[in-house]
Amino acid sequence: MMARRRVATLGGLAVAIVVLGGCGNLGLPTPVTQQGRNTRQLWHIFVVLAIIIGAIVYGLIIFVVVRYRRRRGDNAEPPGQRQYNVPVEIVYTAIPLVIVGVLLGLSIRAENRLTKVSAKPDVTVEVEGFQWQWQFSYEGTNKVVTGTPSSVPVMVLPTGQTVELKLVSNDVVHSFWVPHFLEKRDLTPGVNNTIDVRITDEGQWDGVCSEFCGLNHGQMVFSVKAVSPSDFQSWLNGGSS
Ligand SMILES: [Cu+2]
Repeated sequence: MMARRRVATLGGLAVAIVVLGGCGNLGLPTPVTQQGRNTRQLWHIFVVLAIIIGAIVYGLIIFVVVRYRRRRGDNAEPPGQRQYNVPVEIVYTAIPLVIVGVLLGLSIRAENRLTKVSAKPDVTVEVEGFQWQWQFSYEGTNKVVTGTPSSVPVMVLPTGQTVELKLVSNDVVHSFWVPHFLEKRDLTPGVNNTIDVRITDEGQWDGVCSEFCGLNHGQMVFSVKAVSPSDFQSWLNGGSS
């Protein structure tokens, strides 16, 4: 009875963690891109599965410890031992293999969705990281935003459009990271890394270089500002954002 109650308590705790964990994001920043939503979905599956498996494992441990604890009158003989139990061994090998296989498949699917780039993006921005700032050049226009130690560069982007970000570096490895995009990609000299983002909400979010790139790495901060496509066009044409 007691063991059952404990299992119920653990189950309740697991549900509480799911409900309270970061208001539906389970600890992640709220994704603001379509691509980031895939990452959140994968994270949800991992966390919920981990909680369920944890509850089962701890529940069984507690059940066994309580149910089969030594009682008065038990003799001191150890319980019967057996060297093999083939059915049990097959089950406890197969179940983890299935779980890992499913998670691997879901991870590959999420990664493919995240890394997919459109052949016809609406906007293309070359994002150059250099020691120690960022430069955003809007392809097909002469708009260039360059950060300085005293002014944080702002990358203005339209919502609801496919934006291609070409991530380049000519000195050392940097890494483009906007936590609310729920993805991170390196800028590696000699490598053309490209990601697509389709921003769903208007707003402004911080980004940083997340690869230690030298003395003033900590100054490599920037900001992404998402505005409506018409505001974006007027900003591109020289208006303020
Ligand atoms: Cu850097």
